[in-house]
Amino acid sequence: MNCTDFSFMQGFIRLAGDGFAKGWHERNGGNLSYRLQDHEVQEIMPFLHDNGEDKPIGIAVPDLAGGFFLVTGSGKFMRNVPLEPSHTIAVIEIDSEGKNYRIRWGLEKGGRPTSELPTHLMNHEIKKRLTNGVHRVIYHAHPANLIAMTFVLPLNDRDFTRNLWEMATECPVVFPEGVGVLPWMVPGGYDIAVATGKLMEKYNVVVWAHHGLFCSGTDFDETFGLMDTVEKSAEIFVKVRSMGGKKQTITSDNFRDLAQIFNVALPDIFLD
Ligand code: 2HA
Ligand code: ZN
Repeated sequence: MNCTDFSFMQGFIRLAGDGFAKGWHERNGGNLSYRLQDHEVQEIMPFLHDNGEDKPIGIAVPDLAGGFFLVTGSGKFMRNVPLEPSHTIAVIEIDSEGKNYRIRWGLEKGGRPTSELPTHLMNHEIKKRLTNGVHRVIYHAHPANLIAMTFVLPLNDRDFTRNLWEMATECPVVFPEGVGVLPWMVPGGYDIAVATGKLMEKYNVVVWAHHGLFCSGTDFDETFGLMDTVEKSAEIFVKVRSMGGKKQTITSDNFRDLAQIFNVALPDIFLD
């Protein structure tokens, strides 16, 4: 048995390959992280080493102290994850204060976790609290149509939520809470982590203008599916704009009918 044979490893690796196939991960674009369950930590224990050093995360995540995460490596290509998982991804352990991490498996030819580790861990900490531990996956990608939208729409939650909802009937059911939008910010650091975290308190989808998208979910299927749904809707938006814009659309009353039948709460601020 290999460390990569465990089902959570397989799910992670499959998502990386699927994301690349979708065209969301040019070069080293995008990153992925997964918060391991206790029984998964026990299962992989025989495969872990303890010769890594403690390195600062750059933020404090005390509620994740002692936790284990599977993460993509900084500068590694999603395209290569299915071919060389032990060189492109890593299992890290968070220290007892939630300030440092240590590599326990993977990145065998060297490297460090994703440059977006502060945002990933801050989002994990928030979602762990808000979902009672149900959310375990944080996924960042660079889907082209969604990024294109950030050059033409006002950069606010309402314009993005409403337009994405209108472009595909399933959207308000898949992300009824809407999407959050951040203006352009320097990636990889503390400020963008805090700003993303604030929006993750309300949403499972956060748009980074002129850059990409962050999604949070319970498992790989759901989180990949969320990214896919948002980007599909963005693609329809781009096509509709390219054909001269909307001539008709799904109305606020249509959304209210949908919400009732599908038993989802759509915030009033996103309806007329
Ligand atoms: O991993 O996508 O945001 C490269 C990035 C940084
Ligand atoms: Zn990015």
